Amino acid sequence: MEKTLAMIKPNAMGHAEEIEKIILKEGFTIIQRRRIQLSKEQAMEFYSEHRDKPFFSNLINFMTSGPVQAMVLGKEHAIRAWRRVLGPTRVAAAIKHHPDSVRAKFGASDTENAAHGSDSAASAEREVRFFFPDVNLEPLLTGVEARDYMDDYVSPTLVKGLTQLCQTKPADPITWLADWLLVNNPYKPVPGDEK
Ligand code: 3AN
Repeated sequence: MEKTLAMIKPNAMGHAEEIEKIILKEGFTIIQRRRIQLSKEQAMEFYSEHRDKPFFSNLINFMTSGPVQAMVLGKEHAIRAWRRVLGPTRVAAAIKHHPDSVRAKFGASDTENAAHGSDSAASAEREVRFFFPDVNLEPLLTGVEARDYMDDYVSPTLVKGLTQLCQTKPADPITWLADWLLVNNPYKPVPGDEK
């Protein structure tokens, strides 16, 4: 599963729920979501590749005119897929050639074009990190690989913990299990072994 950054721009924030519905209907997983008011510095950093373009200062004013919603989307070929759902940069072209796209539906002009999507693997990595520095960008394991990983590293410990949990029946089972895992984690650092 590939990850990409989607951003709802200030002019489309009133349609955020509708855009999220489109995203889910198109088969993406919304892995992270964050609403943020960008500062001028942040907007200039995010769009630094357009620093010399004639529309740059308009773009920065617009992007700081209200909150935006950044999302990490996951799907096979997510970068390409989200760009397709988004539609062309120019709203007139979006309306003419891709009337069902997000930009055709919610875009107001070439600058106020409703939403953003990373355009390559390199920019997806940079842009996801920009908004979500803690997101794990490693590809997710699926199928047999995921099962083997769970069988080897997680299930043996979890089955032991869950069995004891059922025997104990604590009032707050989640906290009990969390505490049990802290004590019984086979991968916990050995005291004196920290670097
Ligand atoms: P995209 O967002 O489709 O990848 P870019 O990266 O070329 O397009 O442009 C970044 C943003 O700059 C666009 N989303 C849009 O808000 C603004 N922009 C791009 N081209 C123009 C233009 N010709 N006139 C005004 N604003 C533009």
